[in-house]
Amino acid sequence: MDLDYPLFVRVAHVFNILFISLMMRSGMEILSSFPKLYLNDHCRPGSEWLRLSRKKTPTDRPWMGLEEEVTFPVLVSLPGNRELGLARHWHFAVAMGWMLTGVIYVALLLFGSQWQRLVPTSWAIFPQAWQALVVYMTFHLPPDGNPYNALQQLTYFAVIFVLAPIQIATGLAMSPAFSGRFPWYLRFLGGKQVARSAHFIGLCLFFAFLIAHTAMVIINGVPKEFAKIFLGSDLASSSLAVYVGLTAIAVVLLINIGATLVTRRNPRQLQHALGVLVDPMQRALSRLRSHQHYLAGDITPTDELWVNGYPPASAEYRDLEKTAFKGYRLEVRGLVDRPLLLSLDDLRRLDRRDQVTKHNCIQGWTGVAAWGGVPFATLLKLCRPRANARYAVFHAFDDKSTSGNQKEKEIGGGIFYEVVDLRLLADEQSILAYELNGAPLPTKHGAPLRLRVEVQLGFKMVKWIRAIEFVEDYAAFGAGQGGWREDHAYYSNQVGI
Ligand SMILES: Nc1nc2c(c(=O)[nH]1)N[C@H]1C(S)=C(S)[C@@H](COP(=O)(O)O)O[C@H]1N2
Ligand SMILES: [Mo]
Repeated sequence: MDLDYPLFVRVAHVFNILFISLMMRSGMEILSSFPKLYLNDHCRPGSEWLRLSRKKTPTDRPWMGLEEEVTFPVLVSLPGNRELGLARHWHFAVAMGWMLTGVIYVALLLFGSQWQRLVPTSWAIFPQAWQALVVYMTFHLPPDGNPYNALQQLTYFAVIFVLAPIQIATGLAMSPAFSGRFPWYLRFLGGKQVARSAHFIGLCLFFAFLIAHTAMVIINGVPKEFAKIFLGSDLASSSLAVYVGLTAIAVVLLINIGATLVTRRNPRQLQHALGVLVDPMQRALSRLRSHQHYLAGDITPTDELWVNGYPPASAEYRDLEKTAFKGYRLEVRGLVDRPLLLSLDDLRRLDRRDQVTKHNCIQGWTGVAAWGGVPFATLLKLCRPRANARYAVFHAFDDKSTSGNQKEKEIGGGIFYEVVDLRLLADEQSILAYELNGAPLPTKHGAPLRLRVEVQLGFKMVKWIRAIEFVEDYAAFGAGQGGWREDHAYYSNQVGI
């Protein structure tokens, strides 16, 4: 067998180092927004199996998901300053590049003869790998294989053909659009939190591999190993190999530093630039229709559901709340043939839909609840949007300048709103909910009315809805990005994953 390493293997290897470093760092920043891991999809308080923060949940005041956020050191997180939205842009854009590289690499591997160096063809590999491990444990090196020893071959095979696919499969499971359309997939994997935990364990295994792999290169001798890794053969010039290798490593480091700086200095431009790559994938996923029908036994008790967003602080809202929302009127306006003003009783008299669905916050926490309310399609029939209406703007009662947590006040303040594409609202599981788990919607979950659009992440599901405005374009609202969290936290306005 040809022992040299063809160019595609060497190039894929360098891209892999770059992509994995960016994915690990952005992934850690995503984790830092909710640094707790669970095995149950209720994310029942106190039931986490891993907690990477020292925060204690206070008992004397309300507490929400966003307050769990911590800062990880920039060395291990991209961009390193609590920017979940931007970290997600990086993570998904790079994941696409990484998967593309992987597909090309595996295709070239399988169609050529190179697969022979990786794919074990005999069960004898297991005892041989064990023998190699025993030798390593006595701080000796087993004899060179052809080209790998059995343990090496088995490890590489497992990383490429087991670990990498597991990361992709568990990553996909975290998409509300995908798991909303194919709930069996999530059930098969054991739930979103099991998938999220496995995704993190996968990261740890990748990291362990990286450390061991690098250590082996050093132990075996950098010049000889670099000659193979970067020039394709240990017969190549080792001084040239060290030069090329160090240059490649420097480029990977510089790209990481550059990515960090650019993201911190030009967050809006970065949101848009990476959005060009990521948004089409998000849009494609969002086109799926939600088919969730969880059972009564899956429901998270109301008092154990996580919360994001504190109730409106205005006197107007407080007064409405005191009178059980007797004076509440939902305003439907904009590009419609029939503007509407609907009381809660009016809404209750319309068609009703009940559904048990999983809520997926962008931070990673979940909960399952029974929602009852008006199908959005019913509202569409009543108000009759004009042909040019493309989006619905949901205006809320809460003003982040007064009701927001400290960070929300700092990053923007202002009335909360979100824009949702009418195509998503045509989904039969898109509803205006006035009931949660069989009771009127509690204040903290959005009384009197909140949106459920089950193929998106949680922040799109506006609570405390005051008005729904049909528009052709959303550039004129807020900072023009399609919602309060898009404007102020650089989230994408396409959130199927
Ligand atoms: N008006 C309003 N709606 C909102 C928010 C908010 O801050 N204000 N937060 C969003 C976020 S980030 C999430 S995850 C969900 C949380 O819903 P819950 O508090 O009922 O669990 O509400 C969404 N709707
Ligand atoms: Mo959220």
